[in-house]
Amino acid sequence: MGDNKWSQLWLDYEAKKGAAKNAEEDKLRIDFEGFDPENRVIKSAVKELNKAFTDTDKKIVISFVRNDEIKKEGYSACGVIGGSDNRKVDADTTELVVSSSDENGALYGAFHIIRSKLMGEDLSCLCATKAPSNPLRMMNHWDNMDGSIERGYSGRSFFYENDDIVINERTVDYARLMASIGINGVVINNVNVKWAASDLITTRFFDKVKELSDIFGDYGIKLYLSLNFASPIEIGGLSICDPLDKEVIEWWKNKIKEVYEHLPELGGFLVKADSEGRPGPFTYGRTQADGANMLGDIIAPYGGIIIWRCFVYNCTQDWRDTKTDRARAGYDYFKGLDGEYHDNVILQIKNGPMDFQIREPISPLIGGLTRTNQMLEVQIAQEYTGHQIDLCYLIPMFKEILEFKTYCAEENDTVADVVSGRTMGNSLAGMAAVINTGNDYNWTGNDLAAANLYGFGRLAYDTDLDSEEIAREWVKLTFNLEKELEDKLVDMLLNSREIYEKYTSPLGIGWMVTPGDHYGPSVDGYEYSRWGTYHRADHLGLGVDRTDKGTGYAQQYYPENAQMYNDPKTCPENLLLFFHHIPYTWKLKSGQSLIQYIYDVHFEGYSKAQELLESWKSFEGKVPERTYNCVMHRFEMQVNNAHEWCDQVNSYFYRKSGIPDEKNRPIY
Ligand code: GCV
Repeated sequence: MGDNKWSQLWLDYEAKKGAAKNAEEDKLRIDFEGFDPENRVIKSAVKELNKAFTDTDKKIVISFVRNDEIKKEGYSACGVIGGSDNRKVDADTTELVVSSSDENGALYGAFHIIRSKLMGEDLSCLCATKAPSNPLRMMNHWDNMDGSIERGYSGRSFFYENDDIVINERTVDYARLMASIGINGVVINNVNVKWAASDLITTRFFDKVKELSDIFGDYGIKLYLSLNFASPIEIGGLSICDPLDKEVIEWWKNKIKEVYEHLPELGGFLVKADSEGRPGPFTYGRTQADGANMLGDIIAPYGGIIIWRCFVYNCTQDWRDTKTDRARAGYDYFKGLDGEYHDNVILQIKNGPMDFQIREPISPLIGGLTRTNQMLEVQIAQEYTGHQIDLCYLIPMFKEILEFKTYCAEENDTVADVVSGRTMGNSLAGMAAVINTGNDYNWTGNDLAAANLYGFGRLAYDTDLDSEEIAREWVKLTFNLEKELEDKLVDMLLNSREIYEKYTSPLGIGWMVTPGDHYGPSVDGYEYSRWGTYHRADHLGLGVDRTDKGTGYAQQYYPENAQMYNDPKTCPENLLLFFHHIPYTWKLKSGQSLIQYIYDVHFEGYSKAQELLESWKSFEGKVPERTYNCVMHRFEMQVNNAHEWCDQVNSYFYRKSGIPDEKNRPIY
């Protein structure tokens, strides 16, 4: 770590140096068979290995071997004891052979070796064969060009300052970190494209975007831009942006030609249209497919793709209207157009039908679409899950999402199957995360939130990894802890999502957050607003009736799931209030009444948050002081937050229901 201005996170070779600290460069030899050592990605792999292996006391040869049988971006990384004769490796040397069919695979193989080394594994025994589960593994930045970050909890943007692009060593470190976890696409600007960001596709910024694109390209990452659908008006001087208008289409043709002249490696565009005030095809009576296909057709000759977000809903709803259900919106708007989207268009779908709550059902659109490229969007920026103040390790949530059986096909019908392209045999598919980084020293505000950054990449590359395995890897790579503390930290991470859920908004009800900011409780904060996020509590009960007798949302699933959700007896209890309006006296499977559960779970969540803080005390002196203090400060805030949630939610429901707590704890 030394005097660095930012942490190296899980690539901190200095902090992981073993006993033999004298760098002897000739102890590491790198050979190539079928790969050009001058290739930019191969050069990055070599540079990284040289950095990581400066402390080795053994003779090591790493051979990159091209093998066309290995899947795209996959690799095998194996130790050959005693070295192989055909590559002239001495018997006292450890040889590691990285085989892959392309440069990205070679780079990921190199990072696999580095990971194994940093975790103290015996490299001569290494034998791993991997191929990415998802073709597209992307990070979405919601960074604005003034340096602010929408829903950012880790400082300011490291990409922008004062309406300009910043490029420095941190940019390179960012690319290294992303490549090390298998990320191959990055969208560098907020989906809400406003002000200077609309100019990212103009000569004002082409040179710097190209520089960024080159840095990413060295690490096998494609750069993407979020696009302003109203560009023809805002930067083109036209009066409309109707996707079927000839003049508009001509304008886009010229614009995209110009863009690709300057940014030949651009991956394509991400578009948020007709959502939360953003412009889109609806203004002109056109469909989402009309908008996406128009751009898709124009970008196709350049090999680009259009990633079109499905987060489209009415955000000017009247709370008195109980039939309009925001949860239905994605499916209602997009399902009817299934099959109409062109081949280079992908629909990007948030994991739940609402908006990144601590627990939501899976969006019925995923797998509901059977003839459309689709990818999953999750959020590791902790907008509704504690702002990177509260500990909330999200990988268990993502695993649940991926494992959900949609019933969209006879086999290969889980979300993981659909978004990987396995269900439909399509190659434009994958996973994207709204990223949790900023320019804080530790990148993620809370040092422990880096587990989500690391975990998302690892999971997107290999959806078979389990949450604990990922947590353990991250802990081992980040800290130097004895086994007991390592286990303790892994446990803290694994339990953290449920703890957060307990003291906030359990049973799938969600929301009840402070409007706008979304941290801390405000039970009725959104109840009488236009945003469509209601809990519908009255003196008898709570929850939203989304059954066939209510909004009908449950019927958007395939019959197996629709039936399960429609009946409160078969609906998974942790989603009960998402689908049903339930009386406070309703008996849960545990025998507790709903109201007693609300009281108990909030007290329990608060007390578990206190336990997390207590547990962290045992890490004093065992992790760097900066980390210890940063995390301790956040646990203190988390405990206050949990206290506030517990008291406000319990008092609110006591006052509404008039039913006292069986255990007579203080409720206000
Ligand atoms: C980028 C939620 C967030 C917004 C975000 C939006 C989206 O509504 O609160 O900040 O805007 O989702 O995903 O587009």
